[in-house]
Amino acid sequence: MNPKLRTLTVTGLAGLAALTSTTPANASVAAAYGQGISVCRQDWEGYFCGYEHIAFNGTGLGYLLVANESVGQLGELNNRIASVYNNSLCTVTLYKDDNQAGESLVVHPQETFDFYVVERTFNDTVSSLSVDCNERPT
Ligand SMILES: [Ca+2]
Repeated sequence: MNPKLRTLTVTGLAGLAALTSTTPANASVAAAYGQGISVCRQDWEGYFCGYEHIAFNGTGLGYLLVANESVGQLGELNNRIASVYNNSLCTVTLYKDDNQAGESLVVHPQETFDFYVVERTFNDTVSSLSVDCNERPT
């Protein structure tokens, strides 16, 4: 088993098909382990990466959620994401509540947020996200 990747227990996974009827066949959500933007760039091309710690886990090794599809509830990483890097070609919207509800924050392709520095109210509050691949970067 790849030690960097383990199956993420997403409590809302059973309802995911209903939530994301346009999910591509290769879509997946997982928990990886690593540090820095580089781990997302090298191992997760085309994915959104949400890190457990600030500064993209730069202050300490930790988990990151990797996703290329919408997720209604982040499971083990619910209310635990502290920094994000969108390494996909899709627009990702983060939500503070389950099932794409509550206050939201748009993360464009190749955009990063460290919630210790900016958008601080999103630190440890993100509960769901949507991935919209119809909006291409301009
Ligand atoms: Ca939340």
